[in-house]
Amino acid sequence: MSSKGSSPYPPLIKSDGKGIKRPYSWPATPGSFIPGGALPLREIPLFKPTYDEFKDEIKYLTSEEIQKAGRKFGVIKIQTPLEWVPQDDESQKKLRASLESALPILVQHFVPHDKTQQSFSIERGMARQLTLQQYQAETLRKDNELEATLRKTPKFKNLVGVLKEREMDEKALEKETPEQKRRRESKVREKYFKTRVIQESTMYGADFSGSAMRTDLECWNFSSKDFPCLTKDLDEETIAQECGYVSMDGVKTLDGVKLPYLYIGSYGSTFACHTEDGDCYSANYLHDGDPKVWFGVPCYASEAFEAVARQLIPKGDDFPQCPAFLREKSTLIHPDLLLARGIPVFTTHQRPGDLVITFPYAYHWGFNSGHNLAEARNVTTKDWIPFGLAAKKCKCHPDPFPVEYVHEIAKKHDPKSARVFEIARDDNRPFPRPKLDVIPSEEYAAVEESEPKAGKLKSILKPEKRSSN
Ligand SMILES: O=C(O)CCC(=O)C(=O)O
Ligand SMILES: [Fe+2]
Ligand SMILES: [Zn+2]
Repeated sequence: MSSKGSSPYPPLIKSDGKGIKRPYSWPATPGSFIPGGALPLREIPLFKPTYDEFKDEIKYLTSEEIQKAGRKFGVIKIQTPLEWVPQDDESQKKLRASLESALPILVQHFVPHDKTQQSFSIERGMARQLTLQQYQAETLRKDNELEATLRKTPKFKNLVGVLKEREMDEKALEKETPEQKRRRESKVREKYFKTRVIQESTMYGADFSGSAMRTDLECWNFSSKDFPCLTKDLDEETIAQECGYVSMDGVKTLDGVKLPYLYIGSYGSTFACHTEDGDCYSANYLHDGDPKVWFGVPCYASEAFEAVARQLIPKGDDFPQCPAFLREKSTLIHPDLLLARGIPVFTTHQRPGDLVITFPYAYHWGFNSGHNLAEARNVTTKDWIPFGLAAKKCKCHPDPFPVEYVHEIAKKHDPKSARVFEIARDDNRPFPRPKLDVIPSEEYAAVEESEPKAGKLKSILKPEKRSSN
């Protein structure tokens, strides 16, 4: 979004034409934008660990290098080492079998908040029961219709034929210079946001319990009971009973944060702005298909992000009362709106073979640039505990990660935080979230671009090609 025109915000450029120097700390009042603030959209960093560095999940995740990057960027990308092969013929066969019957496909409607069409509410329609083939055929047809509309509309002419990577010549992709890559990816993002009002509904095969990974995969095995997380040995039943979490369908468990989910994307299918349940880490692996495009905000700017998100929502009857309304996963924001208010936003195009990690209390959102298959799970480590204890709760839905569970984990792995939590709780105060370092804007602006990486996995989902005329 341009900073010119009838913006309700103060000018970002001083009258002498020079930018205003930004302060070194983020707004003391959450959501107050920073005078002089327009920031550029930057790439998140890409890590290329050796198999040896990668194989111990927690050691790698908690290494100084990764932690530093996580606090700074909120989201990071890892090019998984070639020795790590998450699939084989058998896992593919199992996956195909599990996707054979009709699947509940999510329907997403995009409702712009105002005429600038830079932020949206995503409303959920009734889920549709479709087989994978029906879902892919229908989304492909819609995609072709969208292209036809773009061709007919003069102001959208420049968005026609923004190629999906899979349709590009592999060689051309490899030969791209960083500048060409940047321009192409920026077009992909532009097309997505500009077409939200034309393609005002999308379908997404999201949140299917399941895994596409080999059962004998030795590390980063998302569905393994031994995935090294602090939630692993919780005596859930006892805690649930002690805290009265017994629902109609039995004892409440933390399945949602302990088991992986599959995501079968189509063009424009979207994940709204959110942090994880209990503000955990998440790990997301793209098995196959077109890139998943991400936006992420480092957690030091999360409160400012929340305040801006609240400002963007129309002040009607539906204005959210809930202090944690973003947990409802129904808000989509153009990164420029945030950047113009001085909130740092990073992006990446995740390709097959890439693992994206989101950090505790780091907002993230994005879309699929075509048909693809991703798998994600939550991760809990010792350094996450204070974030888990501080996580804001949504009052309108059952809590997927009650704080009593986090407290139980803290008693075992971080007694000091557990004690602070108890004192705060007895005093009716929230647990104080850890203080986080802020990156100075100069350093932000100097963040380097990362290199693209070619996908290396065999195709599982093979949608037909989009028509080219
Ligand atoms: O792929 C998706 O739709 C969800 C991505 C996400 O939010 C995550 O992996 O944490
Ligand atoms: Fe997420
Ligand atoms: Zn809520």
